[in-house]
Amino acid sequence: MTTLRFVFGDQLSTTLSSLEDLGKNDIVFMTEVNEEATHVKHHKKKLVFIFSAMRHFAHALSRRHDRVIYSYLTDSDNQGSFTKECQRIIQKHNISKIIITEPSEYRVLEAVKSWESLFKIPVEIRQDERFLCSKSRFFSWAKDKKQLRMEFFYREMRKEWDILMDGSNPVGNQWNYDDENRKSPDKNMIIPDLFKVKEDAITQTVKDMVAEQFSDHFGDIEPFHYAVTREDALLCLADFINQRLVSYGTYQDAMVMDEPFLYHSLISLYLNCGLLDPLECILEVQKAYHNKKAPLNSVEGFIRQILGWREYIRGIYWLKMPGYDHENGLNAHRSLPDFFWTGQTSMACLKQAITQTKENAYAHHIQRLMVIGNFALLAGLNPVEVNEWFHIVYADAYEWVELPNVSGMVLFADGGVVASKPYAGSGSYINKMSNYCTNCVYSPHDKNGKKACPFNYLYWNFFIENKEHLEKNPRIGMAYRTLARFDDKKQETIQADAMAFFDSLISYDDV
Ligand code: FAD
Ligand code: DLZ
Ligand code: SF4
Repeated sequence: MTTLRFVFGDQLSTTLSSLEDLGKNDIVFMTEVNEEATHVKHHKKKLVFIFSAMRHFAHALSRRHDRVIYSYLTDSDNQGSFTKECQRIIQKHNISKIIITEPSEYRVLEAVKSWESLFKIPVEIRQDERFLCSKSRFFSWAKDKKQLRMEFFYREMRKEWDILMDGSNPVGNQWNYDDENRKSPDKNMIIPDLFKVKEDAITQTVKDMVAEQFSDHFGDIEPFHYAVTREDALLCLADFINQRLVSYGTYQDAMVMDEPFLYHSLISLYLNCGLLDPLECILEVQKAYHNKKAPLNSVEGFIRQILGWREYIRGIYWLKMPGYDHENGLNAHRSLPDFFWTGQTSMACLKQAITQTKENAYAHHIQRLMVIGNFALLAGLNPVEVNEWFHIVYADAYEWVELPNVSGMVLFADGGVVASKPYAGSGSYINKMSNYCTNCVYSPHDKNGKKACPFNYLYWNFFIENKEHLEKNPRIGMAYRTLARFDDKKQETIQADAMAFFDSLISYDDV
């Protein structure tokens, strides 16, 4: 009679609920499976990160528990999927019960739910306690609410966890310092070098394996400097707090040529696979505020992202699945242009954001939201294709966090659940928040014609194309009032420029 504790690649936490009360005779099982690596064709660097982190975690676990079984992707008996691997282990080790922490994705949870009847043994699915808001807590918050705005959810979380609180009031008497998170980049910015982890032999082996097995996947393996152990992830967090937190808030929305990381933390990949715990990150950053190492706009801005946005996004995912992955509220249908895979475009902002994504499996929030995402929104790209791209290219991407960000925050495909209005921006926004435009063949000041920044005419074309969906939204009234002042000729010019631009995106293969 042996119990199997099945641990997934994004459950690399020793505090995991499925590892509580671990019996001496229990088997802890982890497996690298082709189905996960190719379900969407993940970025090569992301695969190196996940597999190396999994191998390190299994090694660390086997130092304190005798029965850890790890199945390598290239093992001859590896069956290639979670279900088939589970079946193999059950048969080989005469397993009588499975204990598992609930998977983070709907697709995998559905598979796990079928195991009890498939394998004819009990399957105990435990809650994932690594989040600060349980699913049921989020559902009760959402119940009967007309609008599910992150800001109000965030305030409840602040009170519930007593974070940045002064009694019942927010520290500084203000909940949100968003308006102090929007400074344009300037010449005084001194950007610290990123803390880079030196790779070890395990990572080197994984790199060779990924290069061989997944050569047709997007992205660069080199250079690889991400942490793959909890110890190194903690060093990355400490480095962020010591070097970059101080300016994080002020320049949170800024974008600078050839500076992919700026003052961001780069911890999402560690949080999402379990190497770091959200509460410990929040508490460390709060401590930096109390120790006067960082200002309130940085500390609150950072805590809002984790205690607010991250938890809220997860809640929305579970509230809206299944079905959320096929929402297309604006009926957007255009295909993803080739340059999403190559970075080869004359638009400097997109070229920067996509090339850096290819190199690092990372882009910071405003690059994702206001450059790549904004383009996808304005160009009316098909949400299924856009979601797949975002799921593939980022080391921190799992459906539960990628999908609501893309379909909700960026594409307005959910009809306004996450965002009260589309985050649409013209070239002037990108020009204000970055220095990209000075290196671009287009001008952010030109509205139409060959030299005009495509974001400018695509912006107005978006409002024209989506009039029936958006005109009645009170938060977009201003845009439609401005549009109404454009004469017919101007509107025709906008549409003609947009159509010529869309035509130029169609590759010869598609014609
Ligand atoms: P920082 O700016 O240092 O922020 C700190 C932490 O806050 C992040 O590590 C992250 O855990 C959390 N956070 C911030 N914003 C969000 C958010 N909107 N949703 C959830 N968590 C947030 N984040 C992912 O973790 N995985 C994704 O697949 C993902 N896809 C995104 C797709 C789009 C289109 C957009 C607009 C955002 C997406 N985000 C995603 C959110 C955000 O862009 C990343 O979390 C952030 O860029 C990660 O970099 P960082 O760790 O340096 O973040
Ligand atoms: C992302 C990922 C990849 C690429 N590969 C694996 C894997 O081989 N084995 C594994 O256990 N987990 C992997 N993961 C993370 C899973 O996709 C993630 O745990 C599930 O989607 C959770 O529902
Ligand atoms: Fe991007 Fe337009 Fe600026 Fe070029 S001019 S970098 S396309 S915003």
